[in-house]
Amino acid sequence: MESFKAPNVTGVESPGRRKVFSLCGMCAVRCPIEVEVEDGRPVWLQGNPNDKSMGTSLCAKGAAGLAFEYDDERPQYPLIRAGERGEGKWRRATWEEALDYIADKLKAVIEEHGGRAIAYSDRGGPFTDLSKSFVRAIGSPNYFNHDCTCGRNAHHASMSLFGLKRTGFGYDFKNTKHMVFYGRNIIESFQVKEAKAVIDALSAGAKMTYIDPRATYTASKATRYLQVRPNTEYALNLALIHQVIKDELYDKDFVSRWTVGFEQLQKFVADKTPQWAEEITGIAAAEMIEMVHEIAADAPRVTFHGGWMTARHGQSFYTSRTSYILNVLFGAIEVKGGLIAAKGPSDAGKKSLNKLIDKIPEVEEKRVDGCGWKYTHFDSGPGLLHLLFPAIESGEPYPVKAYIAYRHDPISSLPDPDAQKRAYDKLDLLVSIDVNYSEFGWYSDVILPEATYLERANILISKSGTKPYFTMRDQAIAPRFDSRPAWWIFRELAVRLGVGEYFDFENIEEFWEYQLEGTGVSVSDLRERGLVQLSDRDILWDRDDGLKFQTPSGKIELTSSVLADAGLPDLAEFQPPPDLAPGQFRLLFGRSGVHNHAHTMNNPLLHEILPSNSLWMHPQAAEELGLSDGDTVRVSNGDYSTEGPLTVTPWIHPEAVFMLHGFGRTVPLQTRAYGKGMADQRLQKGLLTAYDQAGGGNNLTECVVTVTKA
Ligand SMILES: Nc1nc2c(c(=O)[nH]1)N[C@H]1C(S)=C(S)[C@@H](COP(=O)(O)OP(=O)(O)OC[C@H]3O[C@@H](n4cnc5c(=O)[nH]c(N)nc54)[C@H](O)[C@@H]3O)O[C@H]1N2
Ligand SMILES: Nc1nc2c(c(=O)[nH]1)N[C@H]1C(S)=C(S)[C@@H](COP(=O)(O)OP(=O)(O)OC[C@H]3O[C@@H](n4cnc5c(=O)[nH]c(N)nc54)[C@H](O)[C@@H]3O)O[C@H]1N2
Ligand code: SF4
Ligand SMILES: [Mo]
Repeated sequence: MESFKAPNVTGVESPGRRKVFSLCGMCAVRCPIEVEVEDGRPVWLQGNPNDKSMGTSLCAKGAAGLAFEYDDERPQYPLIRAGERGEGKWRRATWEEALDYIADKLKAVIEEHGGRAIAYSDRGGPFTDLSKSFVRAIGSPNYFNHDCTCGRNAHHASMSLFGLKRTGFGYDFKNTKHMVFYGRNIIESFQVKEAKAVIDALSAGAKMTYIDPRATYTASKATRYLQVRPNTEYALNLALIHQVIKDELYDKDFVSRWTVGFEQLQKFVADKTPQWAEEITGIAAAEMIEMVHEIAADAPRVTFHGGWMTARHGQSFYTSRTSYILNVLFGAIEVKGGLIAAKGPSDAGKKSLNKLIDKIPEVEEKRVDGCGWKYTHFDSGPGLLHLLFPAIESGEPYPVKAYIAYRHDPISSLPDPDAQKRAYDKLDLLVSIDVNYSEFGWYSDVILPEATYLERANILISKSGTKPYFTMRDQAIAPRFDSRPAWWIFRELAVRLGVGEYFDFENIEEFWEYQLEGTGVSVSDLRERGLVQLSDRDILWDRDDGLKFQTPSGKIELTSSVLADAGLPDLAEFQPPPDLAPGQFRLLFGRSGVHNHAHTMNNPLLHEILPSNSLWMHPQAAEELGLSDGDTVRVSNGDYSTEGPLTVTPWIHPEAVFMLHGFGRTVPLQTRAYGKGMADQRLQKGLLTAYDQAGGGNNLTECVVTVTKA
């Protein structure tokens, strides 16, 4: 076997005890951590105390990082498919063999169809310079990320109003007096720092309104919980805006200085009264009126969450847009306790990290999903992955023949795996680069095992916020198995495809040096504390004349020319969700605090804490169907059904049922998680191509299921 020695960047093989600052990799939040290593083995993980908002805290998943590291039930060497796709027959390959195999297939695709015929997706986030560079270098415009199933609707809503990304704003929970969450289960589906800030605010007396058809842990901390009818909170928002304007509770100075289109907004909501919304949402009109007056008393130190995942239906974009508009009306923009624009190095008067992608010529080809040319209102950066599938099936606007997924499991995270497989079957090559056996990996042609987050270093990252900083994931230990870091994998593939000149670094430190050139920060500065702050004080723009919105008008666009150009209204008329037949329910889903999506179910510790899921149903609905708590029920949609235990609880709206996402794994090599629980994405039949036309996100909560006794 070809020899690869893990670079001895942190004295990996040196005996004794030492500490390494790095970033957690148990979920995509990537919290700063400190790893304690003894004789080359990791023995303790905790938060990086140099980051004050983190401290030494870790969540359960982060703490289970050691159990993940020492688990053998993960790919240990490259695998090439030996049987039919999905059959589970593999042969062990050397890296040389596996990379040559992939490169040969890709070369054939490129020769016949061009680089554009290769599609690539990953989890997005801060490490993507390298992978985007790889995609660009091989001549493909088709870089995708996961976000069509995550924050895309909120992202596009934020873009339409402010010209800023969803992540272009931070919520200053520490100083807020009232926070409003729409299904943003911030204490359970969390980021450690943010959840701590929310808890601190509550302890200091802040109020919280939580809106969700299901009561979550976050609801249990709320001062007001509204059990909204599923997929109707857009009507609620329109009524809240109506009342804020009618009772003149809005910040007139801010609105007249910083917005365009207020009159049109006022006109649009004129008939959207709380009484109108009461019938639609099931929330009392009096409650809505009391709520806006209570919030107005605390303005501008208030936050309406713009949404992350939350409800996912055909009007999610407008739901999110109106949540952001409520912040604008209360003047809660760029102010303590409100929404504060995230600042980068240049806002702190510093130089940004150098990017590899800037050295590579842009690809002229259009994206296969139409983003940026056919759909001008969709951000062309990561496109919309669900639109890849119809393109593969039809060969329009051009053929796609190969698909690589890195740190992404579309069979777990996009709806309707059967529909996906029909498209995958048309491809010449499927590659999964993962640290686990993902559902997609199991269906692919080659699995390349990446070294785990403790076993590898990544490229440096720059974190925006009120105080921007640079940080690093450093290598703490040598890989336990025959796995490799992503930078090495992409470089090796690039070399084999004849574009190695862009990846002319021998090790990660050389890459870091390039990133840091001219910034005045050194690798040893970063190693010393795990992060380097670029500003010692919070950076806030001047609200009189310093706000930097990236919209065509430079203001907050309550009326948007970008939407108008795409033929979309600034606000759409509310569309009521379709009626349900008896025995039918809307299937809602969400996360638990101890798992991350679908990839920790087999973790020895986390599996022990939460091995499976159940179906939540309201007592009234259960009684009508003759079902009781603990019964085994069959949940079906179309030709797919699954079974699991029933949890009868008033904490779910009678029209909906709920299950935790991520269970129902089908990879037999994950012996603990195999076959345990129900998989919501498999029930989302027919929804692969159903999406919000204005926001681009998949309509995941439009899934209707029937429930019967098993
Ligand atoms: N522990 C843990 N934390 C995580 C993650 C994880 O996997 N595990 N994942 C991270 C990621 S990538 C994300 S995107 C975030 C997601 O964080 P959240 O956006 O908080 O997402 P979910 O946990 O999916 O919760 C979605 C909630 O929306 C509710 N909902 C459904 N329909 C409606 C509706 O019509 N109106 C309203 N108001 N609510 C509705 C559901 O009942 C559910 O409680 O969490 C992040 N944090
Ligand atoms: N039905 C349904 N669909 C959903 C959701 C839902 O709740 N219900 N949630 C949606 C949301 S919010 C999101 S963000 C997406 C998430 O969807 P994905 O991004 O696909 O989910 P993850 O499970 O975070 O990670 C994907 C893969 O990355 C692998 N991985 C983890 N760490 C590493 C690493 O260090 N290196 C490599 N190479 N691989 C790694 C995991 O093993 C896993 O196979 O799913 C979305 N889709
Ligand atoms: S939220 Fe938990 S799992 Fe995610 S990065 Fe932070 S500590 Fe790790
Ligand atoms: Mo997400």
